[in-house]
Amino acid sequence: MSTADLFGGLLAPPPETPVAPGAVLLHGFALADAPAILAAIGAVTAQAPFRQMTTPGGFRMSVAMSNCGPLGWITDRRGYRYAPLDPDSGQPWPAIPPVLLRLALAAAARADFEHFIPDACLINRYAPGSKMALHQDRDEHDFTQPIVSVSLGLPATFLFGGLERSDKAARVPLVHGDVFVWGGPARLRFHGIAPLKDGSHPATGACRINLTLRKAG
Ligand code: MD3
Ligand code: FE
Repeated sequence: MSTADLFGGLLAPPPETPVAPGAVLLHGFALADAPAILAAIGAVTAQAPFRQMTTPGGFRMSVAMSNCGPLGWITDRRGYRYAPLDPDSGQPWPAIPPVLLRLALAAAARADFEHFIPDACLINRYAPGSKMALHQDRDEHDFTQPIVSVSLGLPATFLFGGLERSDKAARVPLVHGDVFVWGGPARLRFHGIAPLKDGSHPATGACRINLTLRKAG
């Protein structure tokens, strides 16, 4: 069978897909590092446990979150923001694990962002049924900086909208090991995650972990 047949039959997806201007999907880019990243995230979340935060409107998020890095994203009745201390412990967030930082810089460079210096990593844990409604990421200061996202564990359907909330969202499957780089004209597009389907993954069990590395401050 030729390489063309493999691709035509979708047996081997291309390693890199430009999903939209500024949005590059690096298929399997985190696969080799996934065990080390998951072990390091386990150590982070032993210090800063996953918690379901409250939105300013008073709703409990279905996604459980933690952070690592100098800044962490939080939400409560007072609003969305980045904070240097974990509000649950009063302690600084744990450092970004070196294996994760290296991966994020390599992914950003592949998408032509050579000077990405993330200072925040939001850790999202989705159980079956958890979802994230369409939103924009606008709590960071510098929208010229990309966001690098790493998907681990159960697959998910990423909802990729436009610059207006009402724009129709495309559905993009994300699987274990995928790395997505969002920059340029994609940086302020609405996006979300459809309710996670039931299942079990050898690397994570019955959940999906998403890591988003950001330059927030
Ligand atoms: C597109 N997380 O934490 S990651 C988030 O899978 C978030 O947990 C989702 O949206 C998740 O804010 C999606 C992919 C992602 C992250 C940031 C983006 C896509 C983005 C910023 C702009 C455009
Ligand atoms: Fe987001």
